[in-house]
Amino acid sequence: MTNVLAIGGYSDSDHAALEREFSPIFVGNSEDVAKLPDDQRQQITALGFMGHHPFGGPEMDLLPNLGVIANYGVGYDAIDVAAANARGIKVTNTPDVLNDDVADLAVALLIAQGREMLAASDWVTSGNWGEKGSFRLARKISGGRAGIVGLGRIGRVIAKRLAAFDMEIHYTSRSEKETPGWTYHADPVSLAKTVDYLIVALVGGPETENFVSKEVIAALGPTGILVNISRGSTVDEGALLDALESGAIAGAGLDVFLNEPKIDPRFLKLDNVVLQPHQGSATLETRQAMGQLQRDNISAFLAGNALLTPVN
Ligand code: 8YV
Repeated sequence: MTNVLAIGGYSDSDHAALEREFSPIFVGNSEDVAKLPDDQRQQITALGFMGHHPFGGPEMDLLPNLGVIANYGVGYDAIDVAAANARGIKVTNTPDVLNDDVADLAVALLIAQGREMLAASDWVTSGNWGEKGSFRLARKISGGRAGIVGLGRIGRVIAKRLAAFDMEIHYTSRSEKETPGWTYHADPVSLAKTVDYLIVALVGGPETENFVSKEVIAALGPTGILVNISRGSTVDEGALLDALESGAIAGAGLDVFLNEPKIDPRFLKLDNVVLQPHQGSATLETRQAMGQLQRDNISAFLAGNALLTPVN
């Protein structure tokens, strides 16, 4: 009998690779663990976790011999690491392999919103271009001032890309970092006041909840664009919706939301947003690398070797 459990909606190739390497028990999400028979739960020592359903102490207690939770993703806010620590369970994630893709999407969201690419595409497909002539003028993106909220692995890669667009780079972070001359703001309101575009690249979890507050959003102002590729929880979503509806900010490019995939229907009525279905890391190449790293962490644990990317 297998000692590996895989939670999540894996792609066919990840599912096949997990099957090949571990013949795990597959379940859709955290809530399904309780439905497994007692003897199956008892033997599980390693868990491959994918998704955003909370996995906390009560779920861990259903797997009394669990030794590792290998998360598929860099962000592991769904996993209660304190509860894992209390039970001696190691947690791993998949850092770095997705930095490029997530940064690419952040830049794409900024340009797509600033250059009004969705409305301009509609202008072509509706026949308006032929019938009515040119689309309205959009705004210049290169050369603006960008503010990165959270200068971690992904924030840094986004900043480098935007620097190549001749942007002045500003950032806020827990502490000032070594940078090629980017400007640090201890206060996110000061950051938002200074910049044209705010790009949120924070880690998720209770410490960053609503970090981009109503005040930060207001400080961005009526020409500001907000991009979020981190977690819906990092931005005060109600305040963001109010600001987008009233024109208190110009627009937003968003890959992440509260209550995904059942997002607030107010988003669907806006014409100043570009919305993506949480797919920052969703390319074949990157998902293959994430799956490999997750499986390598599980294999290392099962072989008694050092974990590749532990978080606790
Ligand atoms: C998800 C992500 O892990 O890495 C992260 O933190 O948010 C994504 O890559 C992926 O969607 C699987 O749930």
